[in-house]
Amino acid sequence: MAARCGRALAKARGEPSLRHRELQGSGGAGSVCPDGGHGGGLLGAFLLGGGLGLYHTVKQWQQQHFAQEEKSAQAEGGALKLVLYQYKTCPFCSKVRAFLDYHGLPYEIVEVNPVMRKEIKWSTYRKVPILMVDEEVQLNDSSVIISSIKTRLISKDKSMSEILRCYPELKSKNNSGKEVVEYMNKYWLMLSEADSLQQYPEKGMQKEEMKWRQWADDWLVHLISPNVYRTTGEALASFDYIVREGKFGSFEGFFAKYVGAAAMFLISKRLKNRHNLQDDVRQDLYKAVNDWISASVKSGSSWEETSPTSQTCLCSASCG
Ligand SMILES: N[C@@H](CCC(=O)N[C@@H](CS)C(=O)NCC(=O)O)C(=O)O
Repeated sequence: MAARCGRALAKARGEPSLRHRELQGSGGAGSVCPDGGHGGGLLGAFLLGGGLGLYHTVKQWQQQHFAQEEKSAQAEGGALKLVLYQYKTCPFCSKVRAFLDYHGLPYEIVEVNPVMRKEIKWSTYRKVPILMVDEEVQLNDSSVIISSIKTRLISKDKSMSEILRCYPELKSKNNSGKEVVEYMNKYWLMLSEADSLQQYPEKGMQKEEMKWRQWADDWLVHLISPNVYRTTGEALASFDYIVREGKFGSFEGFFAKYVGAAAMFLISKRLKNRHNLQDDVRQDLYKAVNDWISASVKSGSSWEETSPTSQTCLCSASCG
């Protein structure tokens, strides 16, 4: 087990893999160019045409291959019994729902009352989302859920509990002495060299995916509160939506709507300062969306298609 996690993590630390070495080697061959003598134009056109044809064939093959993999992932994932404990309007829960929907995985939802949280009283982990797999393995934290389920879809021979051991819990105290829980490797899929090559055919793809997943949790998500509770009217409208969609008793709902909206309006101003947002918080949100879109356009659609994580959070932020 440790060896399996270790191999997957060696890649995270940037140790050269076979794939990287092969790619570095092929750079040499690419630098040998025709000298452009007589007949160079014809030869150049021939090579260009051939090159383009080859490029399109490989790209088409890659797309078909991804589509096939996706189908078999769905079939495999359908065998897992998944129960998601959530607050419907929580961005971390939305992220998990989008991931499961994207992969066509069926799941049952248990809406948790955010005041009493009776629905998760059996759990020592007191946040949502929680995903129960086959009624026996409990996955906490949206990123751990996504990484471990995705790992399971690719590495079908691994059991969920075996995979979960690759994401150990780390407990510590924050500045105000409150216990905080983090999970090691939570943005990393635990794949063998061969599976990794199939999933991330180009150098740097896995690191890029990890970078944007982390960005969604560490930056994008912090833009939501200052944007949706920006004015008292917007705070009230947001809480009206949260109460309508969530599981609240009628008194709880009324209380949550007015007290919650007032509290979050004030708290969002503190959050704005804590995260150094501009006075017009919309500008930070627009910039974040633009940054993400430019990066996905630049890198082509392949990793973006396989990683709906940031995309989902963007939707939560902009629609919330
Ligand atoms: N890092 C966690 C954060 C989860 C989180 O903070 N969830 C909030 C709801 S958005 C929560 O359950 N807070 C505790 C509470 O409501 O008492 C994740 O990615 O899942």
